[in-house]
Amino acid sequence: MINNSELILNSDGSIYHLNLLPEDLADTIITVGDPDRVAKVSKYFDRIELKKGKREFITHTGYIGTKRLSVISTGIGTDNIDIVLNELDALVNIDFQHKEVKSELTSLDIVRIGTSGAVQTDVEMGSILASEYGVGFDALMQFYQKPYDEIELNIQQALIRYFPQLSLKPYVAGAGERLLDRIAFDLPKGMTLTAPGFYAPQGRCLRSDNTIPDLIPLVNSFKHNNFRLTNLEMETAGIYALAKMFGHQALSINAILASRVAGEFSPNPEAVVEKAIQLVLERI
Ligand code: R1P
Repeated sequence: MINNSELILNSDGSIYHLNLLPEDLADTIITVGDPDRVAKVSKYFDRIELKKGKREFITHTGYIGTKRLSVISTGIGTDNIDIVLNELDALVNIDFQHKEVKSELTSLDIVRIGTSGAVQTDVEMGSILASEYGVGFDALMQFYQKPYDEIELNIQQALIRYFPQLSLKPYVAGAGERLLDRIAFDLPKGMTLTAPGFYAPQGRCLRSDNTIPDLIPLVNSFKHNNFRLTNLEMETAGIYALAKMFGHQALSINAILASRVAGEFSPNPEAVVEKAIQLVLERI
């Protein structure tokens, strides 16, 4: 039995942060960073069944045709992804009454629709890129073990050699193959660097003293076999790594709002995000 300080339930039986009951969640989930983006996705639902939330974690569950979907905001960063992925998994794979792991496990489909900056000149501002791999420069996976395949291990070793400045070991996790084939078959694909912050951890400097001032050119030049880093954001690697550990399928779809190599930001970011939302909803 899982004790009450590990599986924390609210007085109505919902899970602590997401504030959801098991029946509130669909097996197909869209995650977005910005709580305001939840309604921008659910406005395309034929019917909204429920709206719930707590803190930055807003959920709308509903239907497109006969397909039941939940869209959930995660807020920013892999520390939030830790909460969201654990609680999503608990909602389907833990029996809340007996506080025990179910004997039959459910695998969720989790699609991130997020914003991102490109670090390669051929990844254009305004384009939509699917993350084939996520690379985490954050600390989340210091605390979990996920299965590694050979490609992930080789990329990780190459990153460790290439970035001796980092005291934490970068981690690598691939997208869910089934979702990649279904949703991203014709999209440009890349390897997404998940940073533990927005400014210095993504090579930005307003007035800070950065330890890696040339982070963007370094990230731009990394190569391992056919793999290169294509874009920066703050959740993908955490979602991929925890999804893999729990046995869920995950895919990250990036609306490219900035070119970090050209030093430019999209004049119409909302339109790029809208394009990503429509693309995912047509294919999910
Ligand atoms: C930073 O502005 C945020 O935008 C990106 C980053 O991953 C980070 O969460 O994604 P979202 O637009 O989905 O939040």
